[in-house]
Amino acid sequence: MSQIRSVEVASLLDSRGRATVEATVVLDSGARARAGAPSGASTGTHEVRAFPEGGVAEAVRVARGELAPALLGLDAGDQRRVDGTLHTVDGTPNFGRIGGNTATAISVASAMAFGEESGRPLWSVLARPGVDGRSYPAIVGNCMNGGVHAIGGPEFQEFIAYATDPDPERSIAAALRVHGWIGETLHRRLPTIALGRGDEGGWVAPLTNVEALELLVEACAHVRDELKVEVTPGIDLAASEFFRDGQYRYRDRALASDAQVAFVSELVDRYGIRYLEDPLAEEAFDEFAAVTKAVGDRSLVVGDDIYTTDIRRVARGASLAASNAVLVKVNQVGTLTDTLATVDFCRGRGLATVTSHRSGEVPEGWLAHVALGTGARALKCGVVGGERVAKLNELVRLRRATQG
Ligand code: 2PG
Ligand code: MG
Repeated sequence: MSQIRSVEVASLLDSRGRATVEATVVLDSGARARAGAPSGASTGTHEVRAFPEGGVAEAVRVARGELAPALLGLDAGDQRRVDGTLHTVDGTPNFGRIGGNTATAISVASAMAFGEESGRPLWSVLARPGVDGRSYPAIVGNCMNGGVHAIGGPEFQEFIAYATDPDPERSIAAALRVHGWIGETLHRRLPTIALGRGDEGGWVAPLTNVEALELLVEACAHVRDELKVEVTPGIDLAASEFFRDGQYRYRDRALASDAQVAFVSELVDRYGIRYLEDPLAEEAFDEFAAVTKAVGDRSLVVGDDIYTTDIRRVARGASLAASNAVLVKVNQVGTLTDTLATVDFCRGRGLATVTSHRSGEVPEGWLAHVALGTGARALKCGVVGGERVAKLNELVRLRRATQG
């Protein structure tokens, strides 16, 4: 029995300099682990609440007064029990009282402490049946930012290098090169503008969606040639952010739902997009299904805000063939147990999973373990910035450790 001796929750700054929480879990054996929880900006309506009313201060107060005592003596190897206790103490359907970020930090730290005690890395503690740690995720690398992650950029939130080499170091190198090439090219082509970077480290420039896509296509082609790595364009539209009153509102026009379906399906072929996330708003299950029917044989169609890692919403999507892939963010549901239930459902239904960071991240690498242990098709974690490369570096360390 790996009994929990203490749980401490404290405030921590994320990459935007906003407060979040971290948890430290210590076991009777002396094994200990610490994990921080990230925060989103383009959050889905159906995500659990990151923090209770009263914010981080209230989250820390509730953790100290109620959560820590309830968790003492539990077996950290019994993830279900630990996570079930988080739900019981919370008592709401959406972690409204303890906060999903507190739940995430404790859930992950507890699993890591258990791994520490038993000499196993987190990925192996989480490993799903059939996952042996030898098959590595592709890299979803954010190279240009728009939407709510950037000021003055395109409406689409993310322009992505989707690098699918089986060797993660080669994929990472390709995604980084796409990012670098775009920066150099923007600098050369727009010498008088001040180039910026968005919340996830992608470039921000005053471009339209189409201009940004064209640049991304060029960059990927250049890097494919230069590095001989398979890297293709991807986008996360985060379309809920510009969907209002039944229309997708671009700066120069508004599209009804069926026109948006036609527009994004056409983009996939015109630009060779192989990774398409949230092309539609979070309740648009039927339109998602229409896009998947149109392009799902040649592109990943990934649901983020539509599912919020919630197994009930993913099941609804699966019954409609709404997408062929599901974005997985632990703090959208708050615990590893809930996350793994969603992953197992996806694996059983042949849906790919993409393990994802949040726009406000912590400089830690545990996400790479979640990706490897769950057999994710891809790891989405950005490519530059300390909080992003922490995950990439950890993935490379894991590869070295598992492949000798
Ligand atoms: C997304 C994420 C991460 P946020 O939309 O996929 O890129 O953004 O964390 O702001 O929800
Ligand atoms: Mg998204």
